[in-house]
Amino acid sequence: MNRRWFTSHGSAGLLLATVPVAWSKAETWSFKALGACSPLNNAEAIKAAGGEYVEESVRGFLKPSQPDTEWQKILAEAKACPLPILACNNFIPGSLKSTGEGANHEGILQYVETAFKRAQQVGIKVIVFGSSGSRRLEGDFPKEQASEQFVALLKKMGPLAQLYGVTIVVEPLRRQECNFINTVVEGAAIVEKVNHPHIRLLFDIYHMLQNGEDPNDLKKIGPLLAHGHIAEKEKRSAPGVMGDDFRPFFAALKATGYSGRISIEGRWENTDLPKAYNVIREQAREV
Ligand code: LER
Ligand code: MN
Repeated sequence: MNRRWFTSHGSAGLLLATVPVAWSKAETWSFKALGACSPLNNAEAIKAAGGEYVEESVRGFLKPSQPDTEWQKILAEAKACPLPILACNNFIPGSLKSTGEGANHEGILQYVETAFKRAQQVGIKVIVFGSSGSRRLEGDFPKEQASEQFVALLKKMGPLAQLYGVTIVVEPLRRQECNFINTVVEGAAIVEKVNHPHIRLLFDIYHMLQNGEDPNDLKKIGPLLAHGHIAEKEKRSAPGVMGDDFRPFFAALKATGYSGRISIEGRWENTDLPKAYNVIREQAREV
């Protein structure tokens, strides 16, 4: 600080001079943690690149349809993983329908209870309910009826998830992938109807970009958000490959007070990850 300026402004000047520094620190926003959707045998590379957790797969890792003997072997591998496994996607198979004439909620609830028990043993906090095969509408089955079925299923799933300490996040999917729950606003309406603290919402910025959703929609539904996915719009590449600007999404998340995690999900190589994490951290700092 300039000495002449200090002597003329005294201690009040000193106080004022320190305010902007404290203010800018308080304003810096970031995600709680950055991860990647990947098999756990890739955790070392994710960690070396600056990732903080792995998002595994319910069907490929927790394997609810496989017996406990099989699971015990997987659990031993998971305990040796150099990063925590905090989330899982790829939840319910298409053979277990959550909507339509062939909906099998009993079968789903049995399957998810095994998944939740195993998730708890690993320390998984979040399970992503995209599962387009399970929830997609067949023929001309009415959307309103499907919504009622889906809400009823989630109302039963919420207390089970709570019992095992996991949160289910409903994932809106781009229209090319699913014909039911495409936008974050549609997802929020479902989650609000369920009204259970362990049934929350996911934002996947790739799906939002593909759908042409307004990043500011995140501000309308912010308190429901509990997890995020990210990839670039055109080829679902990792941030930094094509140079997509995610700041409008990050600014909306910051405005809504989002304080959760985000996982890179899509088509990436390990060599893309160091730049991807830098890009996410830098763009988050800039909003
Ligand atoms: C799952 O999280 C997802 O985003 C889908 O597109 C399946 O890849
Ligand atoms: Mn996703």
